[in-house]
Amino acid sequence: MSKKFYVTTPIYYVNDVPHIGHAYTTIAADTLARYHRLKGEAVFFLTGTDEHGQKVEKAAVDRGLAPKAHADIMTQNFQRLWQKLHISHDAFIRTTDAEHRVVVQELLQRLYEKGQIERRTYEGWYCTPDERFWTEKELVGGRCPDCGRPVERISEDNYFFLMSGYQARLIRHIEDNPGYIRPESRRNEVLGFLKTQVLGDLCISRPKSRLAWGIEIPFDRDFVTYVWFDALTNYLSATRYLSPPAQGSTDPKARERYWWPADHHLVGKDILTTHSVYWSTMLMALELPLPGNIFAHGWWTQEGRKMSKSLGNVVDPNEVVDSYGADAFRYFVLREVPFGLDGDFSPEAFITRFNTELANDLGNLLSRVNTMVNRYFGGKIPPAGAEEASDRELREAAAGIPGRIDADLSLLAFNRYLQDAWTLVTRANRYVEENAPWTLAKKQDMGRLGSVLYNLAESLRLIGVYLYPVMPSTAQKIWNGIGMDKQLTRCRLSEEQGWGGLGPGSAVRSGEQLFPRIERKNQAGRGSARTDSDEVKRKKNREKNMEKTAEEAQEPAPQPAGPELMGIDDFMKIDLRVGKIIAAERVEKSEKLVKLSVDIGTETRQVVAGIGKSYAPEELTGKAVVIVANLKPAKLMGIESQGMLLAASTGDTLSVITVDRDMRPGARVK
Ligand code: ME8
Repeated sequence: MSKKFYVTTPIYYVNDVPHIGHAYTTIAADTLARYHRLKGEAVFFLTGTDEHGQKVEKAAVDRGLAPKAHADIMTQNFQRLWQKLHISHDAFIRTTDAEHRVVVQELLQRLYEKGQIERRTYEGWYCTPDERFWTEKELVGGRCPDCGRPVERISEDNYFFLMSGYQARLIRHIEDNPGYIRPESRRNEVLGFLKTQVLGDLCISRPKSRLAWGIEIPFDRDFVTYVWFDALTNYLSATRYLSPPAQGSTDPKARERYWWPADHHLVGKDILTTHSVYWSTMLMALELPLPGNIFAHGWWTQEGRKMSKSLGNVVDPNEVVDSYGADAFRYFVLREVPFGLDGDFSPEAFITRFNTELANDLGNLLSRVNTMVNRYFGGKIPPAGAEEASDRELREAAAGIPGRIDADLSLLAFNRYLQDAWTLVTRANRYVEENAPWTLAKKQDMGRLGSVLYNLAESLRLIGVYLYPVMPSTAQKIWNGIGMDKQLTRCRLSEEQGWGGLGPGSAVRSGEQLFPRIERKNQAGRGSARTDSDEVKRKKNREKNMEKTAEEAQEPAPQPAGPELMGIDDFMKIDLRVGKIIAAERVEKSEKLVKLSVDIGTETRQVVAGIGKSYAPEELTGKAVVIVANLKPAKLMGIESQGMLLAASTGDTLSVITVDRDMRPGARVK
């Protein structure tokens, strides 16, 4: 029977669009899920959205929508981003799912019947944005100790979970299980708090008169349950109706028994108390097993500043991914900061890692090997000959990695894991220098050259395996590049981690550069050099994102601007000329095509252009445009076109490129 592995992320509020912090936790969970699948374990990776409560209700009211309609739109932002980031979750839970509601109500009823929930009149200070009560003593300067906002004095009847009765047991559990709360510093924080403060009971209801958007308390329909009672239950409820069948059984109870408890709840440090105290004591009261581990990671800031909507400095993962790809973003966030510590996102740091580690170290290694196998061995991986000292060192470097990365990931030390995997990238690059394959080629030492290239390609195969959990699509591209057809998603670490898995004779495939270098001079306006108007643009984009519908989600993402660089010589091959349009008419039976007569100084050319939806022929006559004058003639709907007209496009709208001074027809454009 294979081992099971169950990992969760927080379920995110649908009152806002996702940002780097949400992406971070989810990428970390995805890396673990992929790694454990690679180990052949049965994996359940759960993420989702938290859709009830005051925050969401308020966000919906602000947009003039019913809370559910608002949640339906907002949840798609998360789902779309997870797709874009190659998140391989097995399930996406929404707290508005009917099946989830049933479980929440069942747990409330159970606790009530066990005498663990009591009705009391409560008088206290309430922080509306945080949705929680505070005692007089807890307030800081008369304000909410968490967010610093004003609190309201409220007196009302409510239901309380008798959490205080579990204080001693919780302390014992944390002390007996050193891995229960991690990192160590957070564990000490929670223990410190539990040992010095008296744990109160937890108010788990809200009168419907004050908040209607929630799950009804089954034994008193005048109340809904507190959003955290509802939200935390997701980890358990999902096992019943969203988990993979348990050893073939789809029976909800069997699935819960199989998948519960979770191995890891990954959360940010902001929600450690709710998880380590509320959730743990809820489970104790329900007599259910506790999760294996709650890991509270650190907080991301942007260039040293807290990210906030009002500052307009929230890092939108969509923007980074659209420009540089999902894998570079995944790599950066996990490599840059030890999991558990706070981190800072700066474009400068991102570009540095991208160019040095991804483009130079990794991307160049693949393209060098690929090019040399193509040039010297007709594109087929050559066989390895007798092993020499440096070959052995390379092989041994590779052999040491699986044990180290397994230990790293068992501690959720993602940055160390990447450092350890990278030792093979670095070793392979050094191996290139040591063996100077280009000199071997010059000397016609094809036997040794073949060996060197085989060993490098084999290293790349292993690098692909090790990096797969963090950079799944890059890993697959590396494999395809060295002629491996198998899908890494279906591979097993135990079968792939030995040296020599690459068969000689596989045909390498030259693909695009894995990570085309980012030119810093193009970075003005991004990150540190950002201007006020960029901030405004970003804010607008965020607002636009919030409006997106499912249909828009189908639109292809904009592609990064020209990553493929060319030399000036290549550019000079294109003969661009100013041309004057002297006649224009629509091509019959075509909506798009217009036939133009264009004077290019030395002659008049017939050019067929697809601009008919944006221009009437009469608007075109007299314009001084730019023509590619040295294109081979081509026929469009049977009409010969002797050149191409340049135009800019956004969606369906085209704008013909014109020159803004009086230029003679035929003037060179360069
Ligand atoms: O708290 N840095 O949802 P939420 C790092 N619905 N991580 C960050 C971050 C940042 N700047 N900002 C957000 C909720 N996160 C509840 C959870 S779970 C049963 C209910 C990440 O949308 C981090 O994981 O406010 C944090 O814990 C989570 O998003 C909070 O997401």
